[in-house]
Amino acid sequence: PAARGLVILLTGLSGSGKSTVAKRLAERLPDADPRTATLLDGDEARLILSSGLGFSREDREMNVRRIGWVAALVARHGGIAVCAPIAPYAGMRAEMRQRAEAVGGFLLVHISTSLEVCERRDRKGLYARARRGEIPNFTGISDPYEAPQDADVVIDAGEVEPDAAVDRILAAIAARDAG
Ligand code: GGZ
Repeated sequence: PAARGLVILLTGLSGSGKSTVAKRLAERLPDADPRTATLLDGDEARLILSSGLGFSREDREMNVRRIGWVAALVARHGGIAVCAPIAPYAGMRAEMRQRAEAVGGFLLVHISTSLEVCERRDRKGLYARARRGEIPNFTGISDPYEAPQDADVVIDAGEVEPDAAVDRILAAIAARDAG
């Protein structure tokens, strides 16, 4: 039988390195796996799929639900969907897992880069703005991030280079297919 589809969710704080790892993973998957790879980045999803949504709990839930729905469609057709929204709530991740497992598989990757490191880097200046109160409900500052207890892979991108992170995710995929 053909390999089943797979949804990979990279969850973590803003600036944790999720997008970089997700992008690199999607670039390298074609050489590592016969299934087609589709990248559904958080930022990009918000431009079209979730345009108009904000960052209240309800809007984040809707955003992640939409991404999870598209990802499950990709998996249903035998592909691999790589998604990288913050996805701060355990409940929304569980829902995504359930939807994905119904049509293929699910791999939860926690990009666990600490708030301290994300804020020190502050590549987009968002943490400074959030600290000044200019961005309300900012994850890690004034809004929750529920660290996953059920991650299949945990990677601190403050310590691990993107390609080494991808190596670990590819190994987890291979181990799952073997097992
Ligand atoms: C968190 C925010 C916020 C608030 C804007 N909280 O580092 P970025 O800029 O490029 O990625 C963040 C992105 C988060 O959107 P997601 O769709 O991934 O979030 S969720 O899964 O919770 O729906 C950040 C930017 O949007 N951003 N305001 N208040 N991040």
